[in-house]
Amino acid sequence: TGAGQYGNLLISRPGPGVELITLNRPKALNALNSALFIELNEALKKADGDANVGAIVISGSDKAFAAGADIKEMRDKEYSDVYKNKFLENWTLMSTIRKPIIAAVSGYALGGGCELALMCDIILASPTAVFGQPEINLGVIPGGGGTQRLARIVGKSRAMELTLTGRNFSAVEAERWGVISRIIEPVEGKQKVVDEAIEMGKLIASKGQIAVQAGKEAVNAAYESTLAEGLKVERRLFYGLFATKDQKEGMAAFAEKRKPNFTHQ
Ligand code: CO8
Repeated sequence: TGAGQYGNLLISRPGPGVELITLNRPKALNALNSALFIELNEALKKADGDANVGAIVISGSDKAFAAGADIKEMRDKEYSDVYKNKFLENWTLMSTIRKPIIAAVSGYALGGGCELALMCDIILASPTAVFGQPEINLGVIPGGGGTQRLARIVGKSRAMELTLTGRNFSAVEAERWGVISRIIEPVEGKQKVVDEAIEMGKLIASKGQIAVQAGKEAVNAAYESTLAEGLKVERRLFYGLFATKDQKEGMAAFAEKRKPNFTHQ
């Protein structure tokens, strides 16, 4: 499964079709330095190209999903460095991954950590999760999509408040505002959010994978186009699925009152 090949990540296959990527820079609360992000991109590309993977889960530790971009790495950078070297270019690969990515967030998800969660397709959180865009306290603003994605999800007033005050927001607020799908309560003092994300990943991986990826593409179109354009994208993808074996199998199985056996073709 590639376990042990990365310095800042742990990779495992905790259930059929699920790739678990655990951010593993515990001493820096999983601060996202370039090395970590290059590895994360590598791991995501690998999982995306692996026919045995149907869903990807990204998690951190109980204390921190990720406490932001690495401030110590950024502090001495000049405009000419970040511009010429396309500093945040690494962060855009994630949005090209076709398989669904579930974020399992416990503890701090701040700055780039919050933005990393927002780049995922589904977010589940522990009650301990602390989200926020504190960049304003460092004399900068979010640069990994925080202002854009938050504005689309939580609306202008809240996005402004969060960006301009830098205040954190809780798992309860995140759930109320629709930033996350839901809060996963711990059992006997142990956080269960990663287990729940794995279960969700297994469920998604059990579906026809062409339909799953088409579903992701269609929902994403809602964020990147007008309603009319998005509806066209959805309909084209829907039509296209009638060219797949999984559609024949799924509908035959329903009519024959049996479970479908999807072959992802
Ligand atoms: N960068 C570098 N190191 C960090 C970071 C970080 N973001 N966060 C924590 N660390 C380090 C600390 O420096 C400390 O290291 P050391 O032991 O060597 O002193 C270690 O992690 C443990 O941290 P603390 O001792 O501070 O732990 P506490 O439990 O006291 O506090 C906090 C936890 C509240 C999370 C605190 O660490 C904190 O405020 N961290 C910074 C949060 C922040 O400002 N994040 C935003 C960073 S800017 C950003 O993300 C810009 C995004 C730009 C776009 C990126 C593309 C997506």
